[in-house]
Amino acid sequence: MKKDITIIGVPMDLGQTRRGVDMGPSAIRYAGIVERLEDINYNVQDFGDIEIARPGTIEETIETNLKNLQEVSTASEKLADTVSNVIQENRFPLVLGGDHSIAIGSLAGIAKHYENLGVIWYDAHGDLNTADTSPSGNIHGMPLAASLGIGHESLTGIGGYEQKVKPENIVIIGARSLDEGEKELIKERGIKVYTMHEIDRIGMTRVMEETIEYLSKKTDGVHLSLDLDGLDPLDAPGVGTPVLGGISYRESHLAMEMLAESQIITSAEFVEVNPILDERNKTATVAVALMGSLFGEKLL
Ligand code: 4U7
Ligand code: MN
Ligand code: MN
Ligand code: MN
Repeated sequence: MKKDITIIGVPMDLGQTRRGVDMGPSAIRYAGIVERLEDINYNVQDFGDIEIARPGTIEETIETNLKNLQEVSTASEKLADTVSNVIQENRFPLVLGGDHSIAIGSLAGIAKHYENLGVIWYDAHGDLNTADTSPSGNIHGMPLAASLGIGHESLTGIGGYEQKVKPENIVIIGARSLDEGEKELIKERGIKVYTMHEIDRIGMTRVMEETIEYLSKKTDGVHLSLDLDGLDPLDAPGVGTPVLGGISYRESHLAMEMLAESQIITSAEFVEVNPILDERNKTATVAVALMGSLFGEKLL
């Protein structure tokens, strides 16, 4: 049951405008991810980092308001290939960001191995924008839309196919900052969302019970895409787009333990760790603790 793990670093910062998130993979390694997983008896291989172009080094030939579109697209293809090879080797891909635009590549590499991939999007945001709805032009606000096949073809076509995930196989957890276009898309496509309101109201235990029940019935694999800004900025201050009133560390810890118990997770990524904005590497440390729980670390 317990798969060997391959860690893939993606020092991507082109999907947004705050410098430092490219150092996320280093910060997470420094916080001891490899040792943490080895301590619970995993075979862990560190692939190292995917090469990311510096902004402006690829000549932009496409007219668009999306920032660094070609650089993000090129990196996404590389990441998709790498992740796909890891799955081919029957290993568990654990992707470390980097900004959330990397999910476009992760999902492109993962989804081709499943008939019906499920996705848990743990985030303050929906990441369901397109060039038309985005208030910022930042691609890290678009990866879930792109993975549904909605948006610019340079993002939706990664891996040579359009739809990586079906709307009914997605669960968003922790949402509290959704743009108008995102709200419309959620309603139109029937995407399941647990906003902070539902988490407050029914509690994380029930949110996760329902999520696991909902996804395990109809999917043959589930990708966890965890944006550290899903957590409250008090617990995870080192993120580029913090939003007040988030999921606590304790609730997140519980969520990861419940996912470990359910054994539904087949790939994962932890994104948006920015050590420059952090307090003594707290956010990377939280990320590593959550990964420990996700992979079955026990207190006793
Ligand atoms: B993240 C935003 F307008 N929605 O599109 C946008 F609020 O990956 C934020 O979840 C996106 O951190 C945040 O720029 C992207 C904004
Ligand atoms: Mn976010
Ligand atoms: Mn995000
Ligand atoms: Mn963010």
